Amino acid sequence: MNIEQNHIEKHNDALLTSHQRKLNFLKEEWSHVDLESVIQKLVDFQIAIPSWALGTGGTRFGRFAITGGEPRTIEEKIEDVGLLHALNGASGAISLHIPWDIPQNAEALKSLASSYGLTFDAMNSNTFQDQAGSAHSYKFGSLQNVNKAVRKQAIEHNIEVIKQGVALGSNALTVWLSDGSCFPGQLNFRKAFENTLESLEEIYSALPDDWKMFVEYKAFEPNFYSTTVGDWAQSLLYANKLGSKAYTLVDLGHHLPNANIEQIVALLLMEGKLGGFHFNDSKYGDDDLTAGSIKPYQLFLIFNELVEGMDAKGMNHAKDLGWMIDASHNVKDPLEDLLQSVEAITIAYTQALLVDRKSLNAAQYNNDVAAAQEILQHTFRSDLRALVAESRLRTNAALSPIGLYRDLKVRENLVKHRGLGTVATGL
Ligand SMILES: [Mn+2]
Repeated sequence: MNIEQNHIEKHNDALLTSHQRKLNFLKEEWSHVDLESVIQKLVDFQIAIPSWALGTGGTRFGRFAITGGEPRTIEEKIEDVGLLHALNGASGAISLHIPWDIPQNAEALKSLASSYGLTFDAMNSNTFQDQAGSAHSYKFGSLQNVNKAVRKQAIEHNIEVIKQGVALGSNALTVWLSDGSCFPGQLNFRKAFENTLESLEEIYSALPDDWKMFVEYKAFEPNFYSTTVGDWAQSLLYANKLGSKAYTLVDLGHHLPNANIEQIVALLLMEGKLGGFHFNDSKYGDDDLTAGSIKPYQLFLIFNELVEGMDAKGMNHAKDLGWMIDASHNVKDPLEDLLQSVEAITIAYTQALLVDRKSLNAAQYNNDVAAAQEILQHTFRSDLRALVAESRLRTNAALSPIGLYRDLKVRENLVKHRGLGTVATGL
C-alpha cells in the first residue's frame, strides 16, 4: 500500500490552524534561539528501522500474533518502512539482518527502497542462532569458540554479510555477539577475548575503506555468567585494537541496571569511538520497549551529551553516527510502536538542541548545581512537539503520523492484502 500525497495534505490541512498556534507560541517563547536551524536539523535527522521490528515480537515464553498483515518478504518490509517514512519523514533507512532477510536481487531491492526514499543502514550479522544445514553449532560461542572451525564459519558469515551490504549500498556492519559463558569455570576469559579479537580482525580486514564496524556490547543474556563483549569498556578495547573503522555501538537496553548511559556516551564521543545507537527503553533489563516510554528524561540526558559532544567535535548530527531503533513489539501494532519511538527520539533530540549551553557551561564553571538543573529541566519540561511537527510538515509528512495511520486504516489494509496469519521473519 502507498500513502498518497493528497491524503497527507488533506490530513495536514485539517490540523494546520491548531499546529500554527502552537508553533507561534514556541517562536515567541524561544525568540532568542535560531529555531529555523533547529527545524532544519530535525528535517535532516533520520532514524533507521530494523527489518526485524516490523513484525510482532515475542519473549522466551511465547509470541502472540496481534496485528496480522505482517510483512512476508524483504520487499514487504521495505514497503512497511516506506509507509513509516511517508508518515513521519524521519525513517529514511532500513537495517537488514542476515539471514532473517536474504537479498536475492540487490539492484531490484535498491530501486524499490529508493522509490520510497529509503537507503540501507548498517547490516546485521547473526551468529547467535544456528542456521539449518550449517556445519557447526554456536552453542558454545561463535567468534570466541575454542574450536577454530566454528570461528571460521562465523567469520565467513560476517564477510558474506559485508558483501551483501556492499551490493545494497550499506556502509556499516553491526556485530553483536551472544558469546560468553553460563557458569564459572566454563570459559578462560583471556582466551575467549583473544579468540574474539582475532576473529574480529579477520572480519575487519574484509571491510571496504568507507565502511565502519560497530561492536555492540551487552551485559548479560543469553549467557548469564559472562559476556565476551559485556560492556562499553570491553567494546572499546576491541574497537581500539581493531583500528579507525571500528566503533562502539550503544544499545540502551544492554547495560546493568541504573548504568549512567549519558556518561558512557560522553566519554565514547570524546574518544572518537562512538559509532551508533540502538534505541529502545526498559524498566528492568533488555526489555526492548518503545523508546522514551519508560525513561524519557534519561533519553533527553543522553541526547544532551550527544549534542554537546558532537558539537565539540564539529560532527554532523545526521550523518556521523548511526541512529537506529532496536525494539520488540509484544502488545502493540509494530508500525504504531515504531512511529512512537521515532517521535520520542526526535523530541529528545529537539530538547537537547534547545539547551542553553552557554548558561549551562557558566553554571558548571561556577559550581552552581541548582542553576544547572534548572537549565536542563526548563528545556525538558517544555512542550516542543510543534517543532517536530513543523519538520514533518516541511518534508510533506503528516502532522500526526499515528492519527493519519489510523484514519487511513493502514493496518486493516495490510491485513487485507497480506492476510491475517502472516508472520515476519525474525526472533
Ligand atoms: Mn541492539
